[in-house]
Amino acid sequence: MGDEARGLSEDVVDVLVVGAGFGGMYALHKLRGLGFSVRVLERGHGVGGTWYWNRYPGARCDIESLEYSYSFSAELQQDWGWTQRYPTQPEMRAYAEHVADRFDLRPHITFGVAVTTAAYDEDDGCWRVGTDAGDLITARFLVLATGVLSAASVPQFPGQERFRGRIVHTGSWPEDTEVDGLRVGVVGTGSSGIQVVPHLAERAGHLSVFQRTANYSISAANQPLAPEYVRDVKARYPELREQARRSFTGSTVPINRQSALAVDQEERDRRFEERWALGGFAFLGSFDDVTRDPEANRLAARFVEDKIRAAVDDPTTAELLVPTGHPIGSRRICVDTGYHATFNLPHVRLVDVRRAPITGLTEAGLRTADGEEHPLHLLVLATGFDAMTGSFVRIDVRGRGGVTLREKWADGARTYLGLQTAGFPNLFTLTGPGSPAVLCNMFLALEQHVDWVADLLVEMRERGARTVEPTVDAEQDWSEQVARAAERTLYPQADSWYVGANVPGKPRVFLPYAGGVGKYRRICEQVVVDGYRTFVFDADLTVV
Ligand code: N01
Repeated sequence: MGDEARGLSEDVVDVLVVGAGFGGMYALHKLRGLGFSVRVLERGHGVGGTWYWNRYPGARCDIESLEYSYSFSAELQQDWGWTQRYPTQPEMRAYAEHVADRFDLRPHITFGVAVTTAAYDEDDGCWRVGTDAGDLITARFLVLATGVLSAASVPQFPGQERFRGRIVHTGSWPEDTEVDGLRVGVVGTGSSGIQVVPHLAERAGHLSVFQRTANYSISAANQPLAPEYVRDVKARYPELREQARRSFTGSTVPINRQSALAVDQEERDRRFEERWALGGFAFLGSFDDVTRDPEANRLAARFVEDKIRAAVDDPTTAELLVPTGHPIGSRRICVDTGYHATFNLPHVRLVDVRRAPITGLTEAGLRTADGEEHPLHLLVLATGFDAMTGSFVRIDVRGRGGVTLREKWADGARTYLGLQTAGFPNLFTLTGPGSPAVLCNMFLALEQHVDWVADLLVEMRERGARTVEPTVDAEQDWSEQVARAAERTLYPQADSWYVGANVPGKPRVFLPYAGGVGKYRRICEQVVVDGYRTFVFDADLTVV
């Protein structure tokens, strides 16, 4: 039977998981293995989450494939063969499909169904979950594996309804999108824009890139994986995975522990050049203080700015592409292949919409405040996501007293460890706000969260507990720790999705935990060692 035809076979389960991305799939596998009944609801028509939806040309992971993959199965990580240093979206999707088949996950996933409501029933301590297909499912535990960069942020331009061309968002790219020979516009120059632009330039008749904020981007230095390198990593996988779990950034690439200010310029440039040649995120680890000390940061930024000037022929365009006004790394660093050089092509134009903002769409194209009309057949919105909270609050989630998650987080998301929020018993937000997930490798973060939730559910089964939620004090304390960790970095200095600045009206709160992946893991482990004292179980409630 096809996935579409397969209805919800059970309407009462132990655990309902929302989302069949890599977090949801692992949650399903792990919790079923522990004897829980589990159902997954997925709004897409296939597995992979982010890697299912983000199919824009050039979509590619910017963390290395040998790290950006599951570690829970030694056999899987030995058997699967990555082809390139940075996997393409089709390769990520093929991996997701392989995992779904290998662990026989599909029978437990319902595709093409979006969860719209979830209400906690205080009488029986269960969640009643509703979908856009009219299903109603009762679950003891609700695991939102909905992704942190999956609720698209889609600007509405005046006159949009009149535009005769097509509008697509990179985060839900339709497979039938035509590009060849067309006049194409891209709004947005974050990771998605920077990846899609060189690929659109290869096929479009004319390409206009509408840039509001220039971003720092590091060359990927992508390459096919050498067999001997793969063999070496696979031979040392257990050790390397553990090293990543205990590291600051979730990666095995070490940070150079020297200060950028402690060496002379020649040595500094040598180090920067070395890291630049390595490619990708490793550049930020050129020196220990690049992400913390303004002066060290400026030196790293200047090095990258010179690389931009060297790549772009027209000095005016080059200056526009040089980021200003934020420290390097304070907005998520981009990783590119040939982005800046794309602007040397005669049919590619950079349009400064900081100077002359977009005023709206016309029948034929996009208009800017200087009165210019840019004729377009296709408008690509690489405008990002309502990050870290959007995918959770777009579901009407109601906890104790009918309070919605949106209401509770109106002044900024508050969680305990990014995993649970007080007043919403038995609800888990995988890689939620307050966790370090988006600052590291998402697989590592997802596996840790799923394992941690699984341990808690087993603990509850052993205790005979019906519900669990964090104490208000623990949540308050954790929110303060998240804020303090951010204050020790340069992150809060930038307007970015890390602080919700990209979504009009979103409260400015630094959302991820910036204290390091290894430290976060130790904190989570200590909670268990201490007997979950920072949580309230329903057995405790009856005593009170
Ligand atoms: O989104 P973004 P993204 N008018 O928010 C612009 C991950 N990711 O999809 O900065 C004009 O970074 C906006 O301008 P400004 C990764 O974590 C990973 O690119 O607000 N411009 C900005 O330039 C990444 O950080 C991978 O001034 C408007 C852009 O749109 C995260 O996803 C690949 C506008 C949005 O940039 C998000 O990246 C892709 C408007 N009205 C994404 N509205 C890989 O692994 C928005 N913008 C490779």
